[in-house]
Amino acid sequence: MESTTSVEYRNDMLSFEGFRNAVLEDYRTAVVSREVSLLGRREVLTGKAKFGIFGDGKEVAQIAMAKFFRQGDFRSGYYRDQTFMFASGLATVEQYFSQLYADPDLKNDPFSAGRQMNAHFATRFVDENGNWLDLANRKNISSDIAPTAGQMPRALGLAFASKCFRQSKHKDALESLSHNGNEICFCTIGDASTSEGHFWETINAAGVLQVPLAVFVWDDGYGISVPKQFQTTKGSISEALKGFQKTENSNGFRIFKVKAWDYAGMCEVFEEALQTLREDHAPVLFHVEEVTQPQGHSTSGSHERYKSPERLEWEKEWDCLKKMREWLIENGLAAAEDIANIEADAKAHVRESRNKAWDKYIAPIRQQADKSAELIREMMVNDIDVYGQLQRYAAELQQNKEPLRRDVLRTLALAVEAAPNSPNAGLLREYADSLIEESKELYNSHLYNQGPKSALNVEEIKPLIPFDAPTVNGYEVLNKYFDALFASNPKVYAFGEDVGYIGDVNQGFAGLQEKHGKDRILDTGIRELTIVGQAIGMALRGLRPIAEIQYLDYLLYGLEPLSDDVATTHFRTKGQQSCPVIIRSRGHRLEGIWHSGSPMGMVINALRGMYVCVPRNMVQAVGMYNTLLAGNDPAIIIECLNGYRLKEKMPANLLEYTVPLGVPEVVREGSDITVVSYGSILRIIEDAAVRLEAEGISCEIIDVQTLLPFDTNHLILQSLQKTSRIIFIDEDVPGGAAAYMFNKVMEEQGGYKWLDASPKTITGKAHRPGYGSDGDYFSKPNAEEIIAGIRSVMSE
Ligand SMILES: Cc1ncc(C[n+]2csc(CCOP(=O)(O)OP(=O)(O)O)c2C)c(N)n1
Repeated sequence: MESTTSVEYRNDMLSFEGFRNAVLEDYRTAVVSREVSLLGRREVLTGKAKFGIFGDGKEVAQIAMAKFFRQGDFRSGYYRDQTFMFASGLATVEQYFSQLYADPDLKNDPFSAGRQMNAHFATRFVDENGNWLDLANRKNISSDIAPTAGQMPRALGLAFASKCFRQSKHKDALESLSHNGNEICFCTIGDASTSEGHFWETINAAGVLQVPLAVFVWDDGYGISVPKQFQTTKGSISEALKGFQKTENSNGFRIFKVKAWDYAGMCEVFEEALQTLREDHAPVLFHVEEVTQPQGHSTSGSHERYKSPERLEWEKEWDCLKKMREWLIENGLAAAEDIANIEADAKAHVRESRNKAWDKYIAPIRQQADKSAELIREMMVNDIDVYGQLQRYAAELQQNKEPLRRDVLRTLALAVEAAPNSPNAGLLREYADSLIEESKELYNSHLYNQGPKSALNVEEIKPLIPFDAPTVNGYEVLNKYFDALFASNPKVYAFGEDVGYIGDVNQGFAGLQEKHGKDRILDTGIRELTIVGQAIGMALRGLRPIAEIQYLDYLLYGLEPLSDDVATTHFRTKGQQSCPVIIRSRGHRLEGIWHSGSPMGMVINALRGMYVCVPRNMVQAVGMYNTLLAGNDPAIIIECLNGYRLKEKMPANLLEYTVPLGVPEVVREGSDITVVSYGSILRIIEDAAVRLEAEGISCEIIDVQTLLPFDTNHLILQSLQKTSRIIFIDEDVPGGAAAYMFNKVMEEQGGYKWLDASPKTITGKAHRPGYGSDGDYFSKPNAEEIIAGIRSVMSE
């Protein structure tokens, strides 16, 4: 196995002088970081920034940790890690302040282009065209999110990917992404956040999977104000985790306790433990105790409210910077004067960087304010009062020391409202419009891939169904497709509950684990949250995971990381990271409260930033998998739970054909009424349509195919223009996805203009269906109800 000792670290330590310089440089970084926290807080309290959360108290531990963070490694952490970022060379003080000010210029805030609160870091994973960078040769930061413990499921996936790379039979094809899976995922978390289920599910899964995950728990004793006695069994995460401890003959975690002020001790423990982790992939957890928080939790309040005077005194005494200073002096590594010089130098550096960040942030807004003031002053008006008012608007805008873009737009609007008939009011309107246009790129762009890797660019290729194509069960179409897919694309992995050995509960992967390997198609524990996390980490590292949520009803367990993490990745990094997870699930009609779900309103509203595919059969589903795999956008495909044994014709071009996203299909032509729907219920609508035909009512049935995006070319409108009547049908609750489709067609497509009768929705009941076929019949739209609904529209 390749030697993985930290060469930089070792070389530094060779001579006393080298060692001393390295240690003093570390102290300097720690002091810089502390100054950033102090000054950052002041920037918020004086109103230049909105909110601040800082890493004071965790400096020394993070410096020790950063020494062993190598090219190819990943971090999945949280908002306390500024020192780690500075020490790893992945953030500058100036960039830190740019983010604090919410500077929307990616050049200034390279982590989030002002989209995230301060200390939410990221590095670039994909280039402008969506191609993966050589992550194996970079230090990688997966973009932070605010929900506590939200980094845990992703961390599992980032570490799990190393295992995939190490076991892969296609290492050559994956070389730029990994060096034999030697990469560690560093994961940081606050002690109170370990109370979340996310933490425990991740720890258990990592212990089972044996992946190179290093968890650092920063134990400062509190979660905001709530002490750890109320958070953690036995008041200690390492004590509580004892049953997870790896023994010689078991899997599990190696668990270490270190002290946050003990620079030398931490360096020693981290080095050895991380070296072993790289080699044997048995996860480790460092319980970093005795962490202080000199400024309290955040700018939202002061910690004097909940910490006792004794605790506050203890925190001062055990402040890691103070302890490191004492250690430097005791060991003859620095004199008081050296330390004073370092501190003065650090202070100056932070101030200078802060000023640069502010100047860069404010310059374009000032320019807008000046130009607006000029336009306002030049407005021609007859009324002297209005004239005076306009001059005041212009002056106030220019005198504002910290103007925001919204102040500029508001002032422009007020000026136009004051003098709407001024001959040059149009110039102000035009300028305001141009600023609004510019703001779209700054504040509203990159929810999805916009460049060549957008899944929306994938052209339609129709399935080839030869005249003698065999008629097979739906699951056999998927099975044959997945077989071909795994043979052709080494980046694709599939996993979930019962996916491996038996090939999923409906046989989509039957026999494929045996053929393509246990490393490619695998079983997981019952843990939807971390199944999603596993997929997130793999996707971020350039693999193409298909993660299965066994039934759509259980998506709720995995919805949080999909909504908070996957769906926001592209947006919150302004396109620097893509997370092309494919979630495979099955839903709609079956039996019982938890096997009949179609909560599509919930799905589409929680998952903006993902695509939502609702194929009516397995042939369509395959086309959607192909489309998604050709792009970089994340998506969920919801197969019809009752469709696996329905008969379909086997296409001849399984790996080639695509179903374009956002393009509905007319599945039955008609002239009297447009019926818009998707998924399993289309078959019931078809039955209703046949019966209505006998009465002389001709239904045009449209399968929307994807809810996100929705009918991008307004094909439904074309049908409505022909029929003048429309009905939207689905199995969701009232006001769910049918209401969404209604809104899209009526408001966005302007469908209301073409109506001869009131538009209508038919949905499931507000409650979930009772068990059994009659439970289904009386809870989901049935053919009789649909027929009655269509008749009522026709008789208006
Ligand atoms: C899911 C969720 N719940 C609540 C919060 C609000 N919140 C932010 S930080 C925090 C305390 C976290 O404490 P700890 O994990 O010990 O980390 P520390 O801030 O002390 O480093 C809370 C409750 C949140 N961000 N996310």
